[in-house]
This record gives sequence, structure tokens and C-alpha cells, in this order.
Amino acid sequence: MAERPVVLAVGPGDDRILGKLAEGFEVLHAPDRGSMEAILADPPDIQAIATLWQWRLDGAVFDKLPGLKVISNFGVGYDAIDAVEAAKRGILVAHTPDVLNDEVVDTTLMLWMAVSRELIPSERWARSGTWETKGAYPLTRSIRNRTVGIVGLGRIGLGIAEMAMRYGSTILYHTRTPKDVEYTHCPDLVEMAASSDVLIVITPGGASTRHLINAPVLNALGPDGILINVARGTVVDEAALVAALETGRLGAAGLDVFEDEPKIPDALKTMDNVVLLPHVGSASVETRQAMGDLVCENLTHWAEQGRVLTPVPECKELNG
Ligand code: NAP
Ligand code: 8YV
Repeated sequence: MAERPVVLAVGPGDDRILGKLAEGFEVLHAPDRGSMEAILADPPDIQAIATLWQWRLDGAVFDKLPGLKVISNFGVGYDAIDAVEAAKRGILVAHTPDVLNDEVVDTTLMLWMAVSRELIPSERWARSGTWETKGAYPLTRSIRNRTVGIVGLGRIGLGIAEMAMRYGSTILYHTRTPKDVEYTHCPDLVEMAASSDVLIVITPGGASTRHLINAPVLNALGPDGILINVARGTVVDEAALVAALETGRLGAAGLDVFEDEPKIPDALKTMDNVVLLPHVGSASVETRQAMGDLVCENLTHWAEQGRVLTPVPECKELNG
């Protein structure tokens, strides 16, 4: 291996991470798909990839990079990376768990509160002068003392449950395997949705969760129910969601993620009972810096010791 390994940084630039990477690596930056393809057409000996945003990395990319040994993903979710194929080829994949938990929990509560207390329409009411002409804004629904169904009770889901408990919530959860917690495990997602005032989705993306939240689940959540999705757009059947909201079969929704980001269905943009965010669950300066630091630390650790600090589960064995 060369004295300074070559790292390909893929995704829109973050000068801070690029600067840190340059301390220990030769850095090639591909800020967009076009420049990535140009590099892959005639690649130098690249040993490492740092993703600066979610980026599809699969066997087709690995084929072009025979010297690739490690991928350090910016984000805890790594559904864009074929980690099984990477592990088969001896390529380590690392991600950024835990450092973003609190921020995503805050974003979830912010979305739920904004939807339930109608932050956006009532702010518009004040700003537009409607308060002067029509009087007080109608009353809204409290988030206190609700039944909260959490789909996915991992690092972030547990943080959401803990925070919701402070609001007097009763917590139900749906996962494939029951957890050692005081909350109620619900193997049947439709039944859980029927019992919940709000359904909060925080599973990984990928094939196993695709359209887990479908029309029957949304119908069960019902006309007074709220859906919050901070997981991945693919976990919710977006067409079914739009239809449920349009027909009043579902009450309201708060969405940070979408099936075809950055595209958002036009129908959602016109609905007053929907709050839309542009995938900013972890997007504070502090948390994004912590994630960037971990991306770099994983690569530095690999360069020095041949292991990463936070491997994805598929690569734990390979990491030793
Ligand atoms: P985690 O600790 O791995 O937890 C994942 C949870 O989902 C586990 O409880 C798991 O339990 C459950 N799960 C997995 N597959 C499932 C399935 N098919 N059906 C039902 N439950 C399933 O992950 P985390 O750190 O909490 O992160 C969760 C996800 O949040 C990430 O993968 C990412 O997609 C998303 N995220 C979004 C943002 C954002 O900006 N909006 C930020 C960070 C993370 P079982 O294995 O027992 O099923
Ligand atoms: C990031 C996320 O914004 O960690 C994740 O899984 O979705 C977010 O924290 C995203 O990964 C940036 O690529």
C-alpha cells in the first residue's frame, strides 16, 4: 500500500471533512455523479471511499475498484451501500451510529409537535394578518398523554420512546424481535397502528422494510392518527400515504424523508395537515461535525490498524 492511501470522497463537498481527510490521505473528490463516473472510467488505485451523502455503492462500483478495502459512510443508515457484497469481497463498511441519536430524536419531536399543534398554519395565520380579521386560531391537539407506536426500537427509537415518556405517552413498538424493555411489543403492525394516536417510523431502509407502512397500516392509524417518518422514504408507500391523506382516512403526517429525494409529491406540498422537511434529521452543525469526525476517525483507524471503529453489522466479523 502507498504511504498515503487514496480516498475517494463521494458527494457534495464538506470542506471540513475534506480538510481532515487530507491530513492522512490523498483525497480525490467526486462531488456529483458525473465526476464519480469520470473517475471510475479510469480510476487510480483507490483503497478507501468516504461518502459525504447517501450514495449508491454496489458490486458494479466495486468491480471498478479492485484495490478498495474500506468504505466510511456519513450516516448511520447505509441502505445505499451493498454491505453484504462488500463483506464478501473483503471490503469493510463503517457508519456513524449514536453520535446523531439526540438530534434525530429532537427532529422527531419537533415534527410531531409541529403537526399536532399546527405550527405552520398557525404561524401563517399570525403572519398574514388573519388573526386581526378572523380572530383566534382554532384549538389544536396536545401531544401529551398519547399512545405512541414506534416502528423500529433501536438506538434512535429508544431515544424517542424515552422522550415521549416525558410527555406521559404509552409506548407500543413494532420490531422483528422483542427487546428487553418495559414497552409493549406488537408483532402485528396493523393492530399497533389501530391502537396508536401517532405512529413514528425509525427503522433502517432497504428491501426488508420497503413499504412496511402501507394502506392497511395507514387506514388502521385512522382519521385522527398522525404518521411521522424520520427513517427512509422507502419504508412508507408514498402513493398510499397521499391517497390516505387526500381522502381523510389518515389525519396528518410529518415527513423528513421521501421515496425519491429530493423530489416530493406535489400533492403533499399543498396539504395543511402535513409538515415537510428536506431530510434534516441530523442536520445541526454540531451533529454533522460529529458525524464527519467519525467518518474520518474510521478511516484513520483503518489506515493505522486495519480495523474500523464502528463497522456495520454485516462487516463485524471481517473487522475482527
Ligand atoms: P438501529 O439501532 O439499527 O435500529 C433499527 C431498529 O429497526 C431495530 O429496533 C430493529 O429491530 C428495527 N427493524 C429493522 N428491520 C425491521 C423490519 N423489517 N421490521 C421492523 N423493524 C425493523 O438503527 P438506528 O441507529 O436507530 O437508526 C435507524 C434508522 O434511522 C437508520 O437506519 C436510518 O435509516 C434512519 N435515520 C434517519 C435520519 C434522518 O436524517 N431522517 C437520521 C439518522 C437515521 P429488529 O432487528 O428486531 O427488527
Ligand atoms: C444523514 C441519515 O443526513 O444517518 C442517517 O442515516 O439519514 C442522516 O443522518 C444522511 O445519512 C446523510 O447522508
